[in-house]
Parts: sequence; C-alpha cells; structure tokens
Amino acid sequence: MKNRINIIHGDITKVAVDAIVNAANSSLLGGSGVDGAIHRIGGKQILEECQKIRAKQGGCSVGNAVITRAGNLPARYVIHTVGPRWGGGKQNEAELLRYCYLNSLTLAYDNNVSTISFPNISTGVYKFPKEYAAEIALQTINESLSNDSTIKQVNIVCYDIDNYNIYNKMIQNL
Ligand code: AR6
Repeated sequence: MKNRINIIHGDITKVAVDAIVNAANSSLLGGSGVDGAIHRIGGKQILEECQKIRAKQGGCSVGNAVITRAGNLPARYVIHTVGPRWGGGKQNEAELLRYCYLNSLTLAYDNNVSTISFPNISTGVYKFPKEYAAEIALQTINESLSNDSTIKQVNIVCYDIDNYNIYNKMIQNL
C-alpha cells in the first residue's frame, strides 16, 4: 500500500486535500504548533464547530478523533485527534498514538474522504520520540489502507526536516 503514501516536507495548511488531520488537545479549542496554524488559517468555522462538539460530548479524549468542516483551509474537513503526551513509554503511549491514526482514518472512510494529510502527531509539544512515532504511523496507515480502497492518497506532511528524513528512510522498508 506504500504507493498510496506520500511523504511531504512542508506546511500541512498549504496542501489541498479532502481532509487535514490536526494534532489537537482534549479541549479542542486550539493551541500552538500545527493546531495553532490550522485554527489561524482555517478561521472561526473550525472553532465554532469544535465548541459545538465540546458542548455535546465535552472535548475529545486521547487517542480519539472528531471531525469538523475546514473553514478557509484548502480542504473539506479537519479531523482533530488528540495524541498522547510522551511520559517515558509505560503509559500506553504507543497504543494511544496508533488509535489516533486508526480513529482518524475511520472518520475519513465514514465521510468518503479520498485524500488526507497527517502531521507528525505528538512529536512536537508532546515530545513523543520521532523514530518511534514514525514507525507507529507508517505501520498503522499501511495496515489500514490494505483493508480499504476509498482512500486514494495519504500525505504525511513533515514540517521539520528530521521527521522528513526519518519517514523517507523508513518507508523504503515498508
Ligand atoms: N504543518 C505541518 N506540521 C506542523 C506544522 C504545520 N503548519 N506546524 C508544526 N508542525 P505539535 P503535538 C509539526 O506541537 O506534539 C498544541 O499546542 C511539528 O513540527 O503541533 O501533538 C496542541 O494544542 C511536529 O512535528 O503537536 C496540543 O496542546 C508536529 O507538527 C499539543 O500542541 C506535531 O507538533 C499537541 O502536541
């Protein structure tokens, strides 16, 4: 399935797709990093829809995902997922990160998304080791694509060059 996975070095808010995945926090109200960029460029539609979700279900737990429209971003949807904060590796971080990818892809399938971009969830403010996170991301995406054909392209958009180099190397062995 690796021919459907595309590694990009750049800014996720600039790549046109059906759905952009956001590395959010449980409040769903925005933050720094990729979350800050998505809310800043997407505008108030995203925040308003996140507030509605909060009113209904009280935010989003770690490993889960919710979907909103994408405001001014070049996409139809934003899928907000909450990655685990790295706490040394014994707090189920790997499984929770895997669930971020799986639950985001499930929402994508349910909404007929055919192109989707992921950032490197949890590898910024949340300090998940980059190599380990890349291994989990690539394996989970690859497995999921092999069970479904509605998604035609998954972009992994790496903002920092370290992540870009890690993914480029790792995808050869997939
Ligand atoms: N496009 C793509 N990737 C980006 C962009 C961008 N425009 N900006 C940053 N990144 P982070 P986390 C990369 O910190 O670790 C927020 O405050 C960045 O280089 O955005 O999951 C949330 O509200 C890194 O590789 O997310 C949460 O509180 C990756 O995105 C918390 O941070 C993830 O870094 C979530 O932390």
